[in-house]
Amino acid sequence: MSSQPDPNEKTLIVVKPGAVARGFVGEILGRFEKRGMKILQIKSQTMTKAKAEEFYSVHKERPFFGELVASFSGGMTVGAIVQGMDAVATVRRMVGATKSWEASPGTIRGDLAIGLTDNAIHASDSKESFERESKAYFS
Ligand code: 3AN
Repeated sequence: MSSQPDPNEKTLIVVKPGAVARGFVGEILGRFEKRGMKILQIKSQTMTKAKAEEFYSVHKERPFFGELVASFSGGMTVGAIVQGMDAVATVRRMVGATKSWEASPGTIRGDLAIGLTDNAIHASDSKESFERESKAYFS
């Protein structure tokens, strides 16, 4: 990679309903703060099914879409815009593998989750996803 990392890059994280219900909001947000990242905006909401469908629209053709939307709209979520060095990639490394049981210890999913659909946290996978998802979440 030739480009310099952006110290002020932003990304979106959403603590999923299962992790909110288990009381992990402070633990998860604290990990980003301890890493020197800033929480710029925060919102909690229980999403409607329609809003969850819009948020996860890139997955609408996938066989697990219905299950994903039902899970994401099934309880309170907490979303935050996190800013810091190379935030999209840094946060994805901190989140860990999609299949929580494969996520390395020390990652959020590796320490706090065991599932696949309800795998504790969502994090944007690119700057473009951040733009689209943060508009959808904070609208
Ligand atoms: P990630 O959240 O790690 O970026 P994606 O973008 O591939 O993973 O998938 C989005 C979400 O869809 C995942 N967080 C997970 O909740 C769910 N998901 C992904 N793959 C599956 C699957 N095979 N079966 C059920 N749910 C899945």
